[in-house]
Amino acid sequence: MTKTDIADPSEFLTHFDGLDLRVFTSAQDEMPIDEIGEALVGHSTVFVGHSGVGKSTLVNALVPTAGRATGHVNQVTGRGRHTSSSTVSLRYEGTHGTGWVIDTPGVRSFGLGHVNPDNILAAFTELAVIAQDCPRGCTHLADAPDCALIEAAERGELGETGRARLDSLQRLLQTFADKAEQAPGR
Ligand SMILES: Nc1nc2c(ncn2[C@@H]2O[C@H](COP(=O)(O)OP(=O)(O)OP(=O)(O)O)[C@@H](O)[C@H]2O)c(=O)[nH]1
Ligand SMILES: [Mg+2]
Ligand SMILES: [Zn+2]
Repeated sequence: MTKTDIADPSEFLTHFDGLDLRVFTSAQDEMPIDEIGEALVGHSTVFVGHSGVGKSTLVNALVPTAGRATGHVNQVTGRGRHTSSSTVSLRYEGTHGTGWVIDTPGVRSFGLGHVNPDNILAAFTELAVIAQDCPRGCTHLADAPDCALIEAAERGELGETGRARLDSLQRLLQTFADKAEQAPGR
């Protein structure tokens, strides 16, 4: 999480509560380079995010020879100008070891057009296990009869995080259902 000098990240970070994630916070004059560097060792790590969030700034700090151009952020919209237009993989060489860091152009939009809806459930690993007890062809949407996920939620077995994850899964699946309705047969 970059730019924590500009705003307190705690509220935003609640979106990730309950996930097994290690979060690094980084501010303009206080980038946790050693800490992040240690986590990069032995991995290929991709820096992804909207334009202007500070990906290249962080990459330059981690790989001093990177020389990635960094851009200005529009003061009104808070958006960047898509400064990075290419994806590059750079060798990270730190005191703890080596790895690769990959700087990417800012994400312009997020879409699921290329994603097979069957793979969405698979990404929610703990819910996918429960969904093995769903009837064949279960949509897992709010109105799905005998859906094992909904039943587990109703029995209180998912916990707060699990319920939030099920909501998230259902919202994603709903976008596919809506799309299928708009374009029947496709
Ligand atoms: N205040 C503050 N500004 C930052 C921080 N990190 C980066 N910036 C500034 O944010 C602006 C955009 O940074 P970039 O590193 O170019 O952002 P980017 O994510 O690579 O942007 P794209 O290449 O367009 O996708 C620059 O002016 C940076 O100096 C930070 O932690 N705090
Ligand atoms: Mg960049
Ligand atoms: Zn189901």
